[in-house]
This record gives sequence, C-alpha cells and structure tokens, in this order.
Amino acid sequence: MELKNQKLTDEQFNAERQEVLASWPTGKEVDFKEAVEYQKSITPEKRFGAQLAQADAEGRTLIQPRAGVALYTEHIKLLQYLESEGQADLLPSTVDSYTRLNRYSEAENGIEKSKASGRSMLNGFPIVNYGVNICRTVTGALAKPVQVRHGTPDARLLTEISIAGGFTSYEGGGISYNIPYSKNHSLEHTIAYWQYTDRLVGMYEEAGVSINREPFGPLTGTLIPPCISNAVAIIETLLAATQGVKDITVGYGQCGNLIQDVAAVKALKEQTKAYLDKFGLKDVRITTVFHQWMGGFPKDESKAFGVISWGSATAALAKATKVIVKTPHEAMGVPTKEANASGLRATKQVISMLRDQSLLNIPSVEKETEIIKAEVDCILNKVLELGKGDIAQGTVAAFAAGVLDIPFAPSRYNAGKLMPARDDDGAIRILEMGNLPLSQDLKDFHRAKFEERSRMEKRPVSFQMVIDDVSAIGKGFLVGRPDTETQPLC
Ligand code: 8ZB
Repeated sequence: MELKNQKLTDEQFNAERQEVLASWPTGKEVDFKEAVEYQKSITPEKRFGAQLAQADAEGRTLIQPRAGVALYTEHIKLLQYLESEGQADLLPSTVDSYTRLNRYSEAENGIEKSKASGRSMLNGFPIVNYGVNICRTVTGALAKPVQVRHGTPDARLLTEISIAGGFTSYEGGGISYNIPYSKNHSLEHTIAYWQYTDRLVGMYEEAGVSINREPFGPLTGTLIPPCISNAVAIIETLLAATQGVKDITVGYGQCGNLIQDVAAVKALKEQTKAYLDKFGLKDVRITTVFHQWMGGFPKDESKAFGVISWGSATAALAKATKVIVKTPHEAMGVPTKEANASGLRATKQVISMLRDQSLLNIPSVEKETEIIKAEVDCILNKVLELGKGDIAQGTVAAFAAGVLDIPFAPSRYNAGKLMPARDDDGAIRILEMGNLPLSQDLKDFHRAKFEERSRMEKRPVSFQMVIDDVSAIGKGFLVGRPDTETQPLC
C-alpha cells in the first residue's frame, strides 16, 4: 500500500467500496443515489453544517451533549428528552464500543440482551447493526441536527450507513481516532481508512449534499499542549479537504487556563484557514468546537457543575461555534438522561450570560496565540519536510520519529517521549520535549515557565509535577501543588 495525500480515484474508491459494503449484511442497504435524494429532503434546520454556519455568522455558541443507548426506541426518547429538557442545539449519537472495534456480532448480542433485560447493555447506539432505515427513523424523529460520535479506527462501513441513515455530521479522523484509542492499528492504515470516509463525504458534497466533518480535538484528553492538538487538527483538515470535504469543525479540549484556552481556539481557527489557503484548498467552511474538561472529574455533582460551568464560560469567551457538554455523572460513567440534561442547562445558562463578551482580542490572548501558532508552524514544517511535501506520508514519518507525539496515548505508533505539565499559572507547557521540533526560543520559553513554577513551589522541576497535575482536578485544583491541602475524595 502506498499512502499519499491525493484524492482517491473513482476506481480505487469503488473497488474498496464493494468490500466495505459486503462486510456486514446492512451494508447492502446503502444505495448512494437514493441516499443523496434522502439527504436532500432534510431541511436546513436539521442540517448540522447549516446550523453551525448560522451560529458562526451570529457569533453564538451552540451546545451539544453526548448520548447513546442500545435500543433505538429508547435512543429516540433519550434524544427527544435532550432536545426538550436539555435545550440542546445539536444532537449526537454516541456509538457503542463493540461497533467502534468492528465487532458487530457482539453488538447484536448487546441489542438482544437489552431487549430481554429492559436496560441498555451497550454503552452507545449500534448504528451498523440497525442499518439505514432504522437510522432514518431515529434522525427523522428529531427536530435538531444529529451527528455520529464514536472513536473508530476503521469507520468506513459506519460512515456509509450513517450518512445514508440521515446523519449530517460525522466525527473522527485517521490520527485522532487511532493514536488515543488503539494500541495496534498502524497510522498508515487508519489514515487510508479515513481517506475513504472523507472521499465518501466528498462524493456527497459533489452531489449537492454537505456533510459536516469533525476531527476529534481532545486526543487523550490529558494535559495535551495546544500545539499538539492544533497540529493534528490541521493535518486532519488538510487530509479531509483533499478528498473533497467542504465543511469542517476543528476541535480543542479545555486545558483549564483561561488565556491559553481562548488563545488555542483562536489560533486553531485562524491557522486552519491559513493552511488550507497555503495548499490551495478553497471554499472550506471552518468552525470550532470546544470540549469541556476531558480529564478526571470530581464525584461530587455540585463540584462537577463547577467544572462544567468553567468550561462553558471559556467556550463562550473564546467564541467557539459549539461546545461539547459534560454531565454531573462524568466520574460515574454513562449518565442518566436527567443528569445529561442538567449539564446542558447549566451550560446554556453560562453561555447565554456571556454571549456578548469575548476575550479574543486582549493582549495576553494575542501573545499566547502567537506562541501556539509559532509552535504549530515548527511542527508542521517538519512534518512536511519528512513527507517531502506529502502531509500523509509526513504524518506517518513524524509519529515514527516522535516529531508528533501525543501524551498518554496507548498506541505503539506513538513515541510517548513528550511529557507535559502545568506552569505556575496552570497553562500546559512541555517539560520533556522528546523529538518535538520546536525552535530554541520556544524551548527556552517552556523551560523558563517551569523554572518559575519551581521557584514558587520551592521544589525542583521534575516528573512529580506531571503526576500531581494529572490528578489535580479530581481533587479540586488545576495545578498539582506539593503543599496544597487536597480536598477529601468523596
Ligand atoms: C471520548 C469521549 C468520552 C466521553 C462520554 C463519557 C465521556 C461515552 C456515552 C457517553 C453519554 C454515552 N460517553 N459514551 N455519554 N452516553 N453512551 O464520552 O462519559 O465523557
């Protein structure tokens, strides 16, 4: 296999498509021409991209939950509840773990067991097993646009059924749904699988149907320096746009330091557009998604609402186009519909109160934005150099060399040499660079930030800071200080 960042030819795509659609019985239900007509019957109020474009034009931030259960009748009720009681602007269908691993027989078992027991025995909605028509029943029963959210390294069949099933947005990417999710999938393969997904979206686009795409921004959700997640989001955007995708929402997971978070969203939006321009990829609509805190949550529901509200405030002040909402049950697992709706309402309250305020143009944000952009340029220049101008080949080579390195990722295709920690203000900096190709100036900047923290905490710069920071939020803090009395775990 030779991976290249080139639009797949019809011949390549169609040969692969036959195999994909034959790999599980529901694949036979996909008829592209008929699916295009079905998608064309979906009104703009229910189209993901149209709602995002409108919010972007008005400077509003939309709210979206995660949600998915095994039985489709229950799934419909759940999403209707999140529309009515949660005031969700956008809806999800979170897919179960068996489907994410292409284990459809086990997902089928989960559906049967759920029918028998009367409760969901899967941690999400098994789209592939249900097939095109049941997905249309689900998406058709709702007033708001619905997106598929998952975590699937090989999502080709899932994409086919999802789009034919009436979903108008699709999450994931060849890097962001591999490195944080899988140990053994090679990047070369998953980038190729996602070229298929993006080419399919491109084909719908060419047939007059726009499907929104969203690379998964937060990666492992644990102390990710903004330059790493922004570099990955930009690469996945370039890969998708090359296959003909025209509507992309780039994402970022909350770090917790307000200035850094606002700057990261600003840098992400501006720099994604700049790189698309640089590569001559025209007419791609770019919006942003801010993920409320993706790390460990406090068990206490009131404290969880504190974390949720801080993420909501940051999303609003960064003018993100949408925010993905957590729930007060986050520490416990899959939330009840009531807990899910309460997270949404808390978020909506904060977002509405802050809709007329922005921190995008204050000097400290401008300064941090320039730093993130400079770091991303260092990384992407090296990726392109390694790929001799080809960003797909460069990405594979960059991960192998540790030039791209995602903290705390399970993949054996990730170097795992980079070590992040917080500085004295709680911003995420890089303690061990590994092979990250930052300029000496930028390396010195990070080092100086840790020297400052070290002076304040009267302890040497060390790995202990990383350990303390990873567990801090669950204990009620952002920065893991050595001398702070931690709150009792409850
Ligand atoms: C990477 C995403 C993890 C987040 C939530 C987790 C966590 C997963 C479901 C769900 C509601 C589901 N999540 N599956 N939330 N319903 N079926 O995704 O709690 O916040």
